[in-house]
Amino acid sequence: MTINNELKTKTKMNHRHQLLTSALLLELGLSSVSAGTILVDGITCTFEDAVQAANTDMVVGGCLPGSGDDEIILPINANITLSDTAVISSNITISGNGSTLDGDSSHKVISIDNGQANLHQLNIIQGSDIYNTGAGISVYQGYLYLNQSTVSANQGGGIHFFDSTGLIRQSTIDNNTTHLAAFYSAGVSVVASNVTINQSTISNNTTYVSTYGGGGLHVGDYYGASYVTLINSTLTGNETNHSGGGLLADSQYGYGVTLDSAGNSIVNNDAASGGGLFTHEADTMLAQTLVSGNTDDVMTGHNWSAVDGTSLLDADNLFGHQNLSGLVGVVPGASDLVPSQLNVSNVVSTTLADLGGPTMTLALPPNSPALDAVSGTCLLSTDQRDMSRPVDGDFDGSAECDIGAVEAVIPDLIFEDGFD
Ligand SMILES: [Ca+2]
Ligand SMILES: [Ca+2]
Ligand SMILES: [Ca+2]
Repeated sequence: MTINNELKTKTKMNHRHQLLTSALLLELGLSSVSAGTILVDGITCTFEDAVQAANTDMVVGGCLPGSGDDEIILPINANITLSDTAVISSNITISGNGSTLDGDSSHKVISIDNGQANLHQLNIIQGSDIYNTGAGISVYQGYLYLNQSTVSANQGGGIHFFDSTGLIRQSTIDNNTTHLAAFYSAGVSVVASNVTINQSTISNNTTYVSTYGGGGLHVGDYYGASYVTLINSTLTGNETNHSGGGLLADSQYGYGVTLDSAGNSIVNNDAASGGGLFTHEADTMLAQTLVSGNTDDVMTGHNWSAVDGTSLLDADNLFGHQNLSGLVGVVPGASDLVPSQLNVSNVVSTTLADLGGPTMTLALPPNSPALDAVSGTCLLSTDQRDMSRPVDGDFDGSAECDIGAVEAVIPDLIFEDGFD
């Protein structure tokens, strides 16, 4: 690489790092001021009527009228089965209190249509959409902030963004599927949209009969460019019979697809090609990201298959195991690590576990090569569980960041045994 090119790359990387920082700051200012508060009790005021009352600022059923930006408060841990899709066409905050909205396997659960939704502590289950455009949550020319929530067991895609903006934070997108012969992903699809995914887990989504779409995450540019910033998150156990088991970033229509990744774990996903990632004509940056144990049918680019586009790496990533990166179309940089461990389980656990924090994550075993392996500046001050980075994980007296979504605190067994 010439000095000029290197400078350009570094400038671009610095710009990307600023993007990551501003994305993290963005979420701090997101809570909207509620002008009206509507209490759902399920008897006099149902959830469906509350959404209508907030949208129209009028009395609906037994619900008080909304007024401007409204907050809907759900009972604690209630199960609410919806007879039809809840359409949000205004600015609404829903405080879920652990309640579940159930689509009854017959329609989308939530559709944000030219509206803004801040959803907190809500479970979205059993939505259905034959077009795979967000059976759980569909966002059309709108805004979604999904916080400390789960989207699971929806058929026809967990979340779908179209011409929209979003932030998914401390949430789980798990065990969603697709309908036959439609496009898009079972987990999260981002089309002509700008979405940040932070401290979240996208797991066990199966895009199996889709004509086209990544297993966990699909970033596409039908109709317009897409930007996805993926930070401190885990993609695992996702599958597709197409390309990109963990994620597919595909600029198929020429508008452009940009993917920035820092501090993520992309592990144990499966596809026909590109088990972890498949990127096509995409502008991709991976930093301090762990990509290992993914599988595909050809087992060459099983961790990452890159076709055309621009790929920026050489930023303390970990690829593969057994001295095999599993990359095709892209080459690990000098600061990227291709570990020699014979088994993936000696690099990272392939089973999600509750390791603290609001989401399940993948543990780093003792002596994992990912421990304290970030040699450059650590980009993130916390991990997916919101625990501080860096922690000294290899007991050499110097705290360095781990590669991936989890900053491990490994007990010093020798010390505990009293032999240190
Ligand atoms: Ca309103
Ligand atoms: Ca560490
Ligand atoms: Ca250390």
